[in-house]
Amino acid sequence: GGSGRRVAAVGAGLAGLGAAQRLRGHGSLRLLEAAARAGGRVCTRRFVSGLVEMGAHWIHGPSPENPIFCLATHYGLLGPEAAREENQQVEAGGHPPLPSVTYGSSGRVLSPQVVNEARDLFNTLLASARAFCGSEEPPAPSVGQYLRMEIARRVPALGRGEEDAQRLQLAALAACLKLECCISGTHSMDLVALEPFGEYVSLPGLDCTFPGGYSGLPDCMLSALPEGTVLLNKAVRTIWWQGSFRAEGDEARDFPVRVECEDGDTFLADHVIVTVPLGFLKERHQDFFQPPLPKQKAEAIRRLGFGTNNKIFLEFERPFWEPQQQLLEVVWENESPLEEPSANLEANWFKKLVGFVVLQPPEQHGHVLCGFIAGKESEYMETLSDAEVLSTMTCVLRTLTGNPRLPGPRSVLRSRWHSASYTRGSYSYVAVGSSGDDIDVLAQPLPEDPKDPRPLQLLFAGEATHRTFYSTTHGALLSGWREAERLNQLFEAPGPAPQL
Ligand code: 6YU
Repeated sequence: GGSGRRVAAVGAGLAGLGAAQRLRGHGSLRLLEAAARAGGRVCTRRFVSGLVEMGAHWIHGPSPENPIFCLATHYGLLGPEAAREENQQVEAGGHPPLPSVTYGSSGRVLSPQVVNEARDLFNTLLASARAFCGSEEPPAPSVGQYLRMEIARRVPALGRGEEDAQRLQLAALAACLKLECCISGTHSMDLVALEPFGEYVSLPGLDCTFPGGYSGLPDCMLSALPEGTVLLNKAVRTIWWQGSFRAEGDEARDFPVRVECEDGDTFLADHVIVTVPLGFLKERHQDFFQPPLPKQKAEAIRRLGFGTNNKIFLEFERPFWEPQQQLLEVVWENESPLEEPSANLEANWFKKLVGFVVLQPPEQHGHVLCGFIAGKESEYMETLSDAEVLSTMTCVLRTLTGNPRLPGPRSVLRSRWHSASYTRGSYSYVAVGSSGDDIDVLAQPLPEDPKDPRPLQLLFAGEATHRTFYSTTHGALLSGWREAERLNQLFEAPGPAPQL
């Protein structure tokens, strides 16, 4: 059996917490977390009078197949709406359609028909992009190139051939592309591989939120673990594996793995479950693992995509939007998906912002908008001060509403996922030049040789290791469960007892 086996896990996000929850029959488990809190990219904060999500926002596809939904229900963290059976069956492929208004950069509200026409076309093209899964010869390397190719073919028919209407359709399509960048967590859809795009699986159910904050979930998971399992403020510097390490004062046993922390603490282990984000691995894997990872693994880390998606929360004294509006969208009327976007980040970063969700209900939140922005523009935004973001947002909103005296927001709060040293971005995507196989390679435990006398020294979990649910909280949780189960099977396998 596995009693006496020492296990360490790195990272107390949903993958790490999930692994800790499911691991059985080990001698001891330590979950080492760099931050001062658990939850990782699930991060609820106070802002004004309510709660805001700096990271994960929705349960994507809340239905019985979704383990995040099940766990949240079990802990009583969801509202009555999400629990309704009908809600779980809707095949929405994402968000419930919210009552919305679209502002154009000429300072007018755009007609819903115009916007819907562009959105319907975009969604049709996106659905067809997903259908190239498994195709030998996809028509383009990237989702972006494919979409632009299809849009270009349809230009003559756009806006029924009328020039102004056509231009507006193209501008609205450019806005759709930016939204897609936020969803995929990438700078440009030109970076997202076309063939594997359809491998991502959407679960049924209308996306829902946590009334008491998403962080309630990792908090509950943490409380259910034995006291002392999770060590916070414990950043791991290096994982030494394929070694022979002995504890001082206990020469009887040696361990293949030694986990060395930034503060000098070390932990000896038989197995380590690594759940650090792909962004961290991209930057640090060469010295994080000693010896370095095998070439195939290092290549998968390099090839897979990891981009940035940030949120900008703005609080207003009074709403400038109508009370029923829940989504404020933005269209820059002179843009087109067929033209290169501006590379001048300083002058144009704010044009990447796709729009704002109105936080509900205002009695709880105050008048707060949540803006979404992805890519290099989002990374640039992280380098600005709050005052700079606030003044730029004021200018943008004055332009969009056509009201040069519109009072600016009173306060601002932003996520900065690219600057976060233990994350380095938002979430993963399958980039041009990689495929779903790279995700599986990333998830493969080490050493590679299945007959190695000291198997499963390094195990890999985290959202980026889930082939069909990458970029989600349920993907992260399932990957943690998967690696715990791998160890459980080793511990429970019949055979010679491990030498103690
Ligand atoms: C979801 C959503 N959502 C918005 C934004 C972000 C993400 N996601 P963690 O990072 O949590 O844990 C690792 C820990 O390791 C961490 O605590 C570190 O501090 C620690 N660590 C690192 N290095 C260390 C070291 N050296 N030593 C010790 N500790 C160390 N997901 O389901 N719904 O609405 C959103 C969103 C702004 C940033 C999201 C959402 C993604 C999830 O947040 C994320 O996957 C998991 O929380 C990750 O958990 P983890 O444990 O793996 O890592 C076709 C196609 C399309 C594909 N995409 C479509 C789906 C759309 C995805 N949507 C996202 C949208 C939003 C708004």
